[in-house]
Amino acid sequence: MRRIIPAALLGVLSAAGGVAVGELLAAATRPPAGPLVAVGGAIIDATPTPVKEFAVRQLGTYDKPVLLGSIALVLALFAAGLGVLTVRRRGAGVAGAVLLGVAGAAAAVSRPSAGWFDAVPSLVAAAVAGGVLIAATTRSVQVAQEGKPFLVRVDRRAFLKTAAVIAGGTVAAGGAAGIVQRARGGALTESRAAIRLPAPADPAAPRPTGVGAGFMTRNADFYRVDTALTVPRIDPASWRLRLHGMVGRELSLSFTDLLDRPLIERDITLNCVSNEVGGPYIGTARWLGVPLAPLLREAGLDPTADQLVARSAEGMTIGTPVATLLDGRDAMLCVGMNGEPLPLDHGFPVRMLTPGLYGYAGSCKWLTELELTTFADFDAYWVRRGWAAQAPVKTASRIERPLPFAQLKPGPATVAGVAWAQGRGIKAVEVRVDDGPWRPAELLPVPSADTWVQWRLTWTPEPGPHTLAVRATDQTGARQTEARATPFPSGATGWHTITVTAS
Ligand SMILES: Nc1nc2c(c(=O)[nH]1)N[C@H]1C(S)=C(S)[C@@H](COP(=O)(O)O)O[C@H]1N2
Ligand SMILES: [Mo]
Repeated sequence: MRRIIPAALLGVLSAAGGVAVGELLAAATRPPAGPLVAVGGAIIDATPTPVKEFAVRQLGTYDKPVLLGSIALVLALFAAGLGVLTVRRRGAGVAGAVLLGVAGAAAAVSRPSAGWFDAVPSLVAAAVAGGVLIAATTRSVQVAQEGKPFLVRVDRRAFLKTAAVIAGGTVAAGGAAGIVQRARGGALTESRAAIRLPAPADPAAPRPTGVGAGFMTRNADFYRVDTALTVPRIDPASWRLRLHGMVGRELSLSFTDLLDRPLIERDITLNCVSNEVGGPYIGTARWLGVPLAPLLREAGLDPTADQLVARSAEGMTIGTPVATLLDGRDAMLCVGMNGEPLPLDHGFPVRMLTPGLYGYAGSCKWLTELELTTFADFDAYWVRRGWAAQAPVKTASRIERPLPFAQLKPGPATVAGVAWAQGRGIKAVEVRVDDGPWRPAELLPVPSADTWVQWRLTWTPEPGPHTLAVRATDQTGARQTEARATPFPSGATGWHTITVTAS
């Protein structure tokens, strides 16, 4: 048993060294082609929707590090086994390396927007790992006796030396990859910081007095939901947006072309279809951008085109009904968020935003392409995975204070939260205590129908446990349904309910 440990260790170290070299090569040339990221991205896209839902629910924003860690773990186990086999048969090392190299290369090349070159980092990683493993085992671990493959002899000194050399090389290559990544990130951060956003031609409505604290969500606190394992890094100087498909004439716009157009600025609430009742994937920001409808008209959109497909740098596709883009709502190509250029996490340099639709149906980040087509002709990324093609935001409300299971002191308590029905607006919010009557909450003022509404109510509880429920009514008079629905396939429904205890 002890005898397999050195060989297994050499397997793991060689694989780590190969991956480090592959990541360094990718960092210097095409970051998305890094072997770990490419495999991770392929796994995300291949993961069935229920599993993905489960992972997002259980892991939240840790889903990505957990995925990368799991890939590294599986790779390490495989490499350990390979190390042990390679001592017996050199061919095993070669075969294993070829297998991993081809798998990584296939994942990298099959990523949307990848070219043939994306195969190279994985193939180089595999070649390095395989070569190093064979050389290392040849030097330090041998089969002790012909015909007895499980009796090995370890040359302790040679083993320690070889292992140290590989570990050193791995740390050096990994460190260099990190330095290259940081340098690239630093350059991008600088060009982002250097952007001077023009003043909007059409500024946001002044926020009415009395808007409560917490109405706006700071960029650092704004939820992030996407499938990107690493945040796409796009240089605004070379960025172009192509508008094509069922149009009279194609448009190609640079970032400065966008900034030169009249900009609008709006406070808009964005939320994710994956949000559970009472969940956190919602926020309100002041967005600055180019209105989309005039651009579509300039391109001469074909009236039979009913879907606009947005594509992003890392290959997301998001389909939006053309009708919603032309109905007068403030759908836009955003360049600014809360007074600064878009943060990298939220789609820098340009994202789409369609008020009134869940993010997956109208708000593509890291935008590079807009194609006019039809719903009959194209299913976007999430639609292919069973989510609804038409995804208007459902009327919903959330209790934010008190927190679930809070212990309330005697006397009056404030019950407060938000309610939203972007596009329609909120007319009323009601709160129910236990089996009592629905009581109307006070609504704080809002700038438009496209933001959430803050509501509050003062309540003096009797001592003991209580259940609080909230429901909203939109401006069309439609009341939020009590019927529970899961986020899949078109957004959760049901009343947010919490339990508290008053003393
Ligand atoms: N390129 C890209 N755009 C995307 C996504 C994505 O995975 N990739 N996710 C969408 C989803 S599901 C939501 S809810 C919003 C979230 O935007 P935010 O991360 O800025 O809050 O982005 C949308 N745009
Ligand atoms: Mo989403």
